[in-house]
Amino acid sequence: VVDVVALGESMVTFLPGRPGRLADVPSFDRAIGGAESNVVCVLAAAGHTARWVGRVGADGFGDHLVERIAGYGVDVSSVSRDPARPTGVYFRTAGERGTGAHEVAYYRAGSAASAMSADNVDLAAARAGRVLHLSGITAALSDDCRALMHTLTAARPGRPLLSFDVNHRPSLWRTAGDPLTLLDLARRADIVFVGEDEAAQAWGVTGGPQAIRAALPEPGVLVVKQGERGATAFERRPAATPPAFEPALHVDVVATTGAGDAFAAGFLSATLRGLPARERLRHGHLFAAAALTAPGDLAAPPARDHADRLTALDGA
Ligand code: KDG
Repeated sequence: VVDVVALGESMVTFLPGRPGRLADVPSFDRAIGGAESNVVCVLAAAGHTARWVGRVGADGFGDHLVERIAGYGVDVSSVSRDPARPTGVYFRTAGERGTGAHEVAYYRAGSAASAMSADNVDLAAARAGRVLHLSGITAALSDDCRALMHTLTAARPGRPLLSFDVNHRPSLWRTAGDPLTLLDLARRADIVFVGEDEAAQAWGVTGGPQAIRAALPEPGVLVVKQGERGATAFERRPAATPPAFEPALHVDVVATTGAGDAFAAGFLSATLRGLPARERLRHGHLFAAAALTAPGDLAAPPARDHADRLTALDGA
């Protein structure tokens, strides 16, 4: 059984050749992105077995994505190709010093992945792992994708552990309906990752981790990401387990994109290894630090024995 399967849209990503506005940057370097495939690429690099289920166009960008993701050791045999729709792409600018603000321009409307549905996605392959990792981005891609998310998150016997990263992307929801859908989807998951900022933007829930937990009591594990401060994990079992908080690492940030995915990968890696909550959070922060200090979405996580030495709780 494969450890983790992730399903979602991946895109060829264009990283700016220099800082500045989208209007001014003259050249871009090709890389790969896609929140869900980022998670499995990092997990595969960290020694887990992983599969990505997605849909790309029958075009060169689709070839590039499939080849690059496979290059991380991820199983791509269930990725389907759409002869009629293109692979999505997106461009972004460098974060402004201080605020990190940057521009993102998606060219993904009508993409091959936006046509994913229960009829053209291999559901058995999606459900064949110990963990199925999904994100709220998919729910914003189309009505079909939203229906697919409801199918995959429905309770059923033998369902894999369902991991859900809320990944609220406000620009996608401008045309996609109500981001409260993300709350419904999160309620059906076993492990949920959500940023404090996302809970405020998408659901109007402010007041910190406890308030978010009160709005989302169902998942067995809820991880609230608090940006540079750290992250808090709430667990329902064993009963009355107090929330665990771990501060984030201080690093010189090169680009924040992909850091949330790396965090999820670190947390899931430690979950698969049966580590306690605080160590799972520490692995999340450590993997995120690697992504934060690289220009693209993806960075190699630290080797497992090194990560274990850095995150062990003994003497903490
Ligand atoms: O988490 C990183 C992703 O946001 C990036 O790779 C692009 O998947 C992406 C999206 O839809 O924003």
